[in-house]
Amino acid sequence: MVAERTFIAIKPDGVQRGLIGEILGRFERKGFKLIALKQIIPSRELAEKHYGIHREKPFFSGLVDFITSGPVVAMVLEGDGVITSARTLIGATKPLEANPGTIRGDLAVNIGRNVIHGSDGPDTSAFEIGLWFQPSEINNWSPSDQIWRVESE
Ligand code: D4T
Repeated sequence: MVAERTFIAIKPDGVQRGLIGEILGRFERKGFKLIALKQIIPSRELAEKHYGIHREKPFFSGLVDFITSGPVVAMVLEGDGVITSARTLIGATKPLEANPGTIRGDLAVNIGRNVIHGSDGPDTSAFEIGLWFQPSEINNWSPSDQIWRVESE
């Protein structure tokens, strides 16, 4: 059985502001397994597919302009419950409403510059991982402390 996976992207504002290490560290410390990581300047085609659900929204073209404006750090994390847990670590879409302790709550103020994206469900995560990564870019590996990572009573 394939373990649960999610797609996470540090957006251009997070990269430009020097927040890559800060953000990656939060997921590492939480204990999720990093199975793919790359820096990419997305094409408009990629960005428009990624945000296709927002195509009719007034903020769509600005969103695509922004996400294609510079490097994005894209990654795949794996672990039980990782999709929902990563969204919890990320915090609310509007950074001013995001709880302190979350990435957006601590590091952002503007909805259009909210530093990070995380898949919002299993279908979205499968779609986004396939959109951003080739299968060969995803590493299947077993952490040496795997025994500490499985849920227990
Ligand atoms: P992403 O997809 O970037 O992780 O954000 P969310 O999942 O938290 O939120 P979303 O899909 O509703 O919004 C996608 C993206 O669009 C920007 N946005 C959103 C914006 O610039 N103006 C807006 O009014 C909204 C709703 C921010 C995130």
